[in-house]
Amino acid sequence: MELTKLVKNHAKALGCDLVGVCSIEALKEWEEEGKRILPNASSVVVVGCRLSRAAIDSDNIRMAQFDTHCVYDKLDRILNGLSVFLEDKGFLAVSLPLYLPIKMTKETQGLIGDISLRHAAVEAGLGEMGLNRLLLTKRFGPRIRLGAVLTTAPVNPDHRFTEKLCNDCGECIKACPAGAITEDGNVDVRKCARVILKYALPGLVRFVPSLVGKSVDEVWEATREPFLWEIWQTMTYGTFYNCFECIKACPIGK
Ligand code: B12
Ligand code: SF4
Ligand code: SF4
Repeated sequence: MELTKLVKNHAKALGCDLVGVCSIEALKEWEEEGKRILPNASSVVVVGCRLSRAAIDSDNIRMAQFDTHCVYDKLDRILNGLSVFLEDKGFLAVSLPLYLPIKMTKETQGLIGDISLRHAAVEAGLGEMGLNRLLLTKRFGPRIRLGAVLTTAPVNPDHRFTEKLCNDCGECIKACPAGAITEDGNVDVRKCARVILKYALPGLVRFVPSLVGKSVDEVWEATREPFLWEIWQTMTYGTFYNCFECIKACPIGK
């Protein structure tokens, strides 16, 4: 069987819902980083795994957090399986991080990934970037998580996605508790981060100063705060996201 078909069939067999390919050149401003990560890389295999509609729609946020955790776990295994498959075929392949680890510098503040998976997904034909700045797909709307493998394998690229899926209804703008999404389709990522990462590093930074100058007994007393327990469970379990409203509000794929 032809290599492109073999790779896509394998990705599907590993459990992804969507798979597409783009060339390294199609990554445009991320091409240089792609070539730094893997010299002689020629293609990016982009995969998508659906989120549970019920979990996203639930009024209990822990359902969406847990489902996201499960989907990331699944994507970890799919990407690793694809990389091993490609290397067994004699090519080089590297899985890109789904969200962490991410480059930490003063300029980027952990807000820019090594390669933007949403842009790679558009180039690989998986969907369109909506007003909420998420990848919208025909079947699942924005209820999809992305992953990608960079490879030297000469896999044939798909066509860039050019259809219009977002209907500009503005539901994502109305739903965003941070007021982070604007009508021109921009997202103020710092406003968003303050909400979704409430119990991650920003939470810790807020909590630690409250302990300064306290006696041991007072510190013990302070550790009874649910805010600290939320930080503890966020950091130990990795359920970093504290908001899913721009996914939930979007009618596409429902
Ligand atoms: C850092 C990060 C964050 C940060 C910062 C967000 C950011 N910079 O976009 C924070 C913590 C705030 C965040 C929030 C969220 N995130 Co986030 N995040 C990432 C991460 C790790 C990197 C994003 C990145 O590098 N962006 C780079 C910048 C440059 O992209 P941009 O700002 O959108 O680019 C604009 C312009 O620069 C320009 N542009 C620049 N270069 C190019 C190139 C081309 C070819 C084109 C056409 C345009 C273009 O167009 C863009 C649109 O205007 C990605 C995983 C990954 N590696 O991609 C996940 C990721 C984007 N997050 C994801 C999700 C779901 C979320 C949240 C919903 C949180 C949640 N509950 O799950 C929110 C959504 C916020 C929103 N509406 O955008 C998913 C998105 C899935 C999807 N269906 O699209 C991803 C892909 C994770 C994954 N593995 O699935 N995230
Ligand atoms: S994740 Fe929440 S805070 Fe961030 S842009 Fe979406 S709706 Fe707004
Ligand atoms: S909620 Fe409406 S405006 Fe926002 S991305 Fe979805 S379709 Fe587009």
